[in-house]
Amino acid sequence: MTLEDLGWNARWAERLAALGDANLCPGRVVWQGSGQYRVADATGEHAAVLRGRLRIENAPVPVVGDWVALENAGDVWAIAHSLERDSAIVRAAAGTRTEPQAIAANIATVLLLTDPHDFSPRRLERYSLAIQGADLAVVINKADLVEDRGTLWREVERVLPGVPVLFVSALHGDGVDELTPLLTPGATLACVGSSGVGKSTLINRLLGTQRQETAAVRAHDHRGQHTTTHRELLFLPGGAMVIDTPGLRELTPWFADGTVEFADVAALAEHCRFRDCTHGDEPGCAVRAAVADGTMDAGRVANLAQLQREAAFQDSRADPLVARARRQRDRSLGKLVRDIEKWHPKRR
Ligand SMILES: Nc1nc2c(ncn2[C@@H]2O[C@H](COP(=O)(O)OP(=O)(O)O)[C@@H](O)[C@H]2O)c(=O)[nH]1
Ligand SMILES: [Mg+2]
Ligand SMILES: [Zn+2]
Repeated sequence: MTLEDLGWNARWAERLAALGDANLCPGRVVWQGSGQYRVADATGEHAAVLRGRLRIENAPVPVVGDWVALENAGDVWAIAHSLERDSAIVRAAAGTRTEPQAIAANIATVLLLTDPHDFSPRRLERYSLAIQGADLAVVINKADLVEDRGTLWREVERVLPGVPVLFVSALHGDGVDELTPLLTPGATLACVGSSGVGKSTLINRLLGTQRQETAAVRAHDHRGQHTTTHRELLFLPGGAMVIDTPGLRELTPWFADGTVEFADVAALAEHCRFRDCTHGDEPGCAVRAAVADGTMDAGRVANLAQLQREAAFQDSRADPLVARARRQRDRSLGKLVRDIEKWHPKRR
């Protein structure tokens, strides 16, 4: 395997060269689990550890798919730097402070999987926000169980206009060929979506082997789900790579700029009488009017409001300046404070 087979190109070479250390060599994280890594390069795969300084510098922790700069001393491979990412799936991780936590990096196309049981425009809205810099395709799996494709297709089109929608049956193979154009040599895909929608089944289908453990999910107790403690980049026969993301429960996206907007709602809001309309009970609200006449989905507006509260909350927990202003009850942040308290009444 060459570095190019792993997706290496001139951009990565530039980012590595910019570090200005000729002793560093490139590798790609292909396995990551509880502080341990496996990194691939032209000579094979190596177990690697994070160099102490990377940990102390508070640099983004490398995740599967990341390109890293390695130091090699005898048998020991240490990750000295993580190269700036092209794309990533990023969620908010709650600790003492809310921080971005990448799940996988440097993905050309994220396959957002769902099935007829799991299908929810609200979930699609939420998951899509966690995808930064990658193309997106919605894969409706278990198409063997879908009665009305048109309705599902239109619902996706309403919330993610222009995003390709593929109907596949991973278990039986129907429709899986439609993924072929995405599976170019050196390209990396990732599967995200609720547990039980068939991510592992699809990956096994693409691999042509039963490599990933699959599980039937019982509707109520969710038993039968296995917890996976590592993430891995897998090599497909045609030269593409794919990352499974098991064990992702409710996903809180990381709002990179602290806000979230849906273009269609924002366009309507231009016509609200008040500039700072919250689409609550203000008179002359164009968004509520559109909901009333059926041209805008009430669920979408409510989900946006919820996501905006999460974004504001995240922002307040992420940035010490915002947090301090909040304590001082800065008037300009009055609405934010109220939102935060509504969202999390116990935290004052
Ligand atoms: N009917 C049907 N079942 C499927 C299909 N794909 C996967 N499944 C089933 O859905 C269950 C969950 O699949 P799995 O791949 O483990 O889901 P994951 O949690 O997203 O990785 C398993 O019992 C699969 O056999 C499909 O295309 N049709
Ligand atoms: Mg799975
Ligand atoms: Zn309004």
